[in-house]
Amino acid sequence: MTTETMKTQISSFLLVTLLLTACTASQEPLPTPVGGGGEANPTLKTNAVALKNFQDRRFGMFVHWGPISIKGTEIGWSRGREVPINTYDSLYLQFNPVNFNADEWIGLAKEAGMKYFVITSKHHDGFALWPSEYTDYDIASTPYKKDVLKDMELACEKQGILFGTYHSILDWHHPDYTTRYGGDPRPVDPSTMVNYKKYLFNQVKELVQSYHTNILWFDGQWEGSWTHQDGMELYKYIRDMRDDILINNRVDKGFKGMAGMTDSIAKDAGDYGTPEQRIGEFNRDYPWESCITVGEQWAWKPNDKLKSVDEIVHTLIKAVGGNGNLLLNVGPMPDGRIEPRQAELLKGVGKWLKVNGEGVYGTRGGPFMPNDKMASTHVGQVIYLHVMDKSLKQIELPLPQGVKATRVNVLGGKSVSYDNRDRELLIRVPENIPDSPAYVLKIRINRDAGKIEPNEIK
Ligand code: FHN
Repeated sequence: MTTETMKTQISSFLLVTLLLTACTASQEPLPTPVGGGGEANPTLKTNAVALKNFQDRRFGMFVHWGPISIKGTEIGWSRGREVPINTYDSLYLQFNPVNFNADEWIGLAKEAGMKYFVITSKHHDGFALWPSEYTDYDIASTPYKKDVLKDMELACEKQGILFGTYHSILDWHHPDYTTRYGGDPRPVDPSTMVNYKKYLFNQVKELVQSYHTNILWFDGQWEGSWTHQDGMELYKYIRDMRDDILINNRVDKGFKGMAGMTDSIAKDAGDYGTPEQRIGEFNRDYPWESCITVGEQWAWKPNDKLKSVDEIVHTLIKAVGGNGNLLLNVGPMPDGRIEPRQAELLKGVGKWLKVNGEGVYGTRGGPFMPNDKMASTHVGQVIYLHVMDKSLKQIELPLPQGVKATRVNVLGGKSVSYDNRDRELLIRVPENIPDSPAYVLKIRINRDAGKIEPNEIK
């Protein structure tokens, strides 16, 4: 065999290996799920493959959108408060987002480095963003008429983004739902809740069977009209239709305050916790995802006060460092565009992820727990140290006896000087660190980083 032939064979082998590695979302093993269908369904556990895929993706786009964007007030909550009920409930007759383009939205999500997408199919105001068989209070009855949800599903599929839907259990518009809000004068007949439950289950069936949602992001579970039994029944109903769907913990009553976790995972149904407008606590046992707005309002608000790129990148770093996901919310405008200010913000986050995404996607949190200066993630024998405090000149990291670094470099940059000391790694921060919201040190060690006990760092 000539040398040339050998060279060609070796380079082809290397190329195939490289491609296979690049295609593997994560070397992390399948999780042993702890969530599932709650005490009524003790053997119905979270789908491990769906959970791993969700955790590997780490960063998603959340969208709160509907006819209320015409008014620029909060979706659901402004019905009967800033906007009189009759006015709110008639807005759909004007809703005509002629500039809506699902491929553009998903293209922006991809440019931002987002790997999944969750949109409000129905919020607390009861408006369905798809032509539902079970109501006329839906997109088909608007001047726009077209099926927004189907367009979003197809755009996600085309661009490799995981498609999910937010669905409100409570429905302050539906006459059979038995809790009123916003001074709604309609009398309540408790016996009608059984009809509303049938309506809710039917619409969820549409989302699963006609829109192939992969994530059911429930909300609005907190009112007395919905019970723990209802939550477990709905969880099982969905999983019986399709086993590989992920369902958050707001399907049931276990969600506790904005901490978003579930007090009793065995008792309450749900596959992951949902801290809201805050970063979840470090947790390697129960998966979680923080949902946070780019501005102050979930739905479109003119001149909303937006976060900065640095703030969002630091939020993402602390979330993944805590072993969680970040679902970042934008509120599209009434004409169907995502506001240019919000789009620019997302592109700035995407620019950081282009260089540092290796330390985010497919990783798990730790072993060094997040603080305001640093956070860490890991895959196999690599630790990624995300450094937000750029004033640091050297970094000491506690390591167990015998665990040594074998190489350290800045992601997207050169090798970094370090010393393996007794139970400590000392890293000398290079002069020319990247001018960005944070830099990431890739630390190769001689041990599986997932086996190192999590600990605090100063
Ligand atoms: O009431 C909703 C609110 O409008 C928004 O949808 C958030 C984000 O999920 N969840 C509820 C508040 O906890």
